[in-house]
Amino acid sequence: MQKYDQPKMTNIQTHYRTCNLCEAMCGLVITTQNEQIQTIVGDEKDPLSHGHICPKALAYKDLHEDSDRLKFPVKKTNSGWEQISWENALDEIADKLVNIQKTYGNNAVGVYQGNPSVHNYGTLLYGPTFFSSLRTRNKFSASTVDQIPHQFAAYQMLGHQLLVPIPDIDRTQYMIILGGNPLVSNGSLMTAPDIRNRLKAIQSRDGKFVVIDPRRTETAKLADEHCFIQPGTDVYFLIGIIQEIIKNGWIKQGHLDSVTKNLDEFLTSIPDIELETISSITGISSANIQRIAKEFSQAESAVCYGRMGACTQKFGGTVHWLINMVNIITGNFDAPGGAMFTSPAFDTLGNSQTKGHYNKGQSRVRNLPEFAGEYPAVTMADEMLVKGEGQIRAMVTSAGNPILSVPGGEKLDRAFSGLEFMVSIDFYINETTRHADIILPPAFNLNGPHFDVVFNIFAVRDVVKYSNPVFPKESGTKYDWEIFMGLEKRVAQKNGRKYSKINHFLSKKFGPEWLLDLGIRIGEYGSLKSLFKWNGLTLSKVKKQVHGVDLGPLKPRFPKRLFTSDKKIDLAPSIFIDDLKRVISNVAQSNSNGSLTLIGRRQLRSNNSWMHNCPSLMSGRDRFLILMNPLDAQKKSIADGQKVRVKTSNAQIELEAKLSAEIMPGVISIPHGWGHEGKGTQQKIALKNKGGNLNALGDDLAIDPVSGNADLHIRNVEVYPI
Ligand SMILES: Nc1nc2c(c(=O)[nH]1)N[C@H]1C(S)=C(S)[C@@H](COP(=O)(O)OP(=O)(O)OC[C@H]3O[C@@H](n4cnc5c(=O)[nH]c(N)nc54)[C@H](O)[C@@H]3O)O[C@H]1N2
Ligand SMILES: Nc1nc2c(c(=O)[nH]1)N[C@H]1C(S)=C(S)[C@@H](COP(=O)(O)OP(=O)(O)OC[C@H]3O[C@@H](n4cnc5c(=O)[nH]c(N)nc54)[C@H](O)[C@@H]3O)O[C@H]1N2
Ligand code: SF4
Ligand SMILES: [Mo]
Repeated sequence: MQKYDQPKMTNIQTHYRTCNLCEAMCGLVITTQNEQIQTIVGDEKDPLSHGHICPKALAYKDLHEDSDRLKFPVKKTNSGWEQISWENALDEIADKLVNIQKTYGNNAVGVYQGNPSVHNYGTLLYGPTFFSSLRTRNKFSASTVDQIPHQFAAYQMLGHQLLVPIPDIDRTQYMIILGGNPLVSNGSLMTAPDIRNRLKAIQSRDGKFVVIDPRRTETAKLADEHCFIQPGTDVYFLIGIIQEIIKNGWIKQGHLDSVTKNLDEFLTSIPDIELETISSITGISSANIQRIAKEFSQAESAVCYGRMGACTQKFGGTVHWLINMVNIITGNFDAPGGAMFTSPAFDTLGNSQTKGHYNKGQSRVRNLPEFAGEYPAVTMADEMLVKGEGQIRAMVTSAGNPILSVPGGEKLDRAFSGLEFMVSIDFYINETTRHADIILPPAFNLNGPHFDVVFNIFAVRDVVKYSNPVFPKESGTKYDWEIFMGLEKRVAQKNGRKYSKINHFLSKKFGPEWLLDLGIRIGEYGSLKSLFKWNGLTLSKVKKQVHGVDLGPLKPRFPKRLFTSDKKIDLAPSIFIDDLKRVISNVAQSNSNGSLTLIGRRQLRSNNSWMHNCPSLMSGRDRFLILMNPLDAQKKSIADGQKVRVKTSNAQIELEAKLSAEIMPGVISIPHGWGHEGKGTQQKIALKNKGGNLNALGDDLAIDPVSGNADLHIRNVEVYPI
């Protein structure tokens, strides 16, 4: 196997790439001349995206050209950031980390990994080796302000934390979207580029899709039906649907009849809550719940899909169990048109060292259970601030900005500024990385190859593609994976421990390509899968197909694909059954007390807290607005366009109000990822579009105790006109 070719930058060249900015994996055609990007368009021959593209992809040009983007390590000094050599930076970091661990114990070094980590195969394949070499339990990531309930339900029911069901959107006849806005997000845990046309196709084949959301979102506007739902009450809606299915005898498991266990236990455990009560808690009428249950059960195929809004709430874990159950008991699990499972060419699940584990340890301060080797991000600040044995004294952050992304932003800001040492692997100096003592910037994505190790396992169709670098690697820069290897080796040497010399040797010679090639060869379609597949896939065959390889629609895969030891789906994991007590006891508290609940929203021309330094995305009107229903505004004498102050017990921010009936009464919405700071950061354009930090208003104590996910609903918010 050979390493990739570095492109030569002279005349006009055409490059085929997979966009790695969000989960949709759109195929791009990028033309370059010398070191410049000339054009970026969608690749019509890409088997998954068929030419679709969004405004963020065009911003690759801005990212590529951004003079604020770091290329070499910088160290904080009394006179500001100073460039230092890689050798000195890596040596000093290893020294500091090892010394801190020797003085205070291994847990004194904490780790936070942000979202772009999963879009980068170098980070994915090499980050874990370095992080586990630190032998710390204090690991955190953006997963616990995001999708961990999907993984928790998969782990409990199907035996592997990554065996996440994917809606078979291209074949379904009926889809319920709970708390997702794919028209803006471009789909999540549902890699499905050009979602608009995929949703419209459901309608043109006489199917239907229904959106359940406290806001009449862009997706809801396209839907056949939209129901407002009180934030955090999806669990009751799902119980209502399941009660109807049971009551009317619509249960059918199809080919999974002999593959599931504990159906009776599940059925008898469903609490008997009156439909009228459910209706008053959720705000969805009984008639609608009854009709949706009937339509779903009787559709030729159907899928219930939940995303961010259904995850980041106090019953996130149990909600995802019940979503799976709605699909399973109506025969829509592992079946075409229902929730299905991928057969990726590089099988991240099969190759992963762990299927997952739960509660192997508890966090020091709040006693929260570990899942997937991590503690909830909402307790990261506690672990840094609360004194005592095991307190975090040093942090390593990679590809993240938790101060803007995790509830309790101001507390996190305090916590980071009090550390003895901090290192960040990131090419921007943002609100979080500004606290680092040393920043290690990886080479930019377009200066390296790309392969999706994660999103092929969440795609609505099996595909595989390898992208060559668009630009050569600039001299003296390092990829994320090289940074991780450099750190791992030095930390091991300073500790007198072993590190994997074979991996280091092969990676130095071939790059991460050797791991990809091996993974593809031993995978489902690979040349080493069996004697009969000697002519199967290899990385070099994949590379030859520049637009990507289509491996076909999703196929039923159970029971073979299950990771449970008995090859059965557990329909009644005790942790969820037990949580139903909490669901029942919450009935009384669920009626709103007339106060406002604050939720977030995503924006097409933004990407969480970053890409705000891209001029092409930041042009146009201010997007940092609070959405408010006119009825609520009237009560507070707030006019459209007026400046308001939004206040919680944690913080306050000021912004302009936009009145609209698209948000339900009692609910207000502010986009997250804003709140850019000038002090110590280096993002000039982002600073002109500061906005305020939604997560500073947020409550770090609000959590789903089952999955450990943050509850991003901010309750009892006060809004005043100014
Ligand atoms: N209130 C509220 N809070 C939320 C959310 C919400 O909906 N509402 N959403 C949550 C979700 S879903 C997520 S995923 C998180 C995101 O939270 P984070 O992951 O903490 O933050 P990002 O804004 O994605 O920060 C990405 C950082 O990675 C850097 N980066 C980009 N590419 C690379 C790379 O290839 N290598 C390296 N080393 N760095 C890179 C960027 O420069 C940027 O600094 O926010 C969460 N927070
Ligand atoms: N343009 C753009 N694309 C992105 C991102 C981005 O920042 N910008 N971020 C990427 C990331 S990291 C992710 S994880 C995905 C997320 O992808 P999605 O989950 O599709 O996106 P969100 O906009 O967070 O959708 C959450 C929806 O849940 C609703 N909601 C809030 N609370 C509740 C509730 O209690 N119940 C119900 N039923 N609904 C509720 C919100 O109103 C919102 O419409 O998007 C990705 N794509
Ligand atoms: S939808 Fe996502 S993957 Fe597609 S072009 Fe936009 S950012 Fe890239
Ligand atoms: Mo996310």
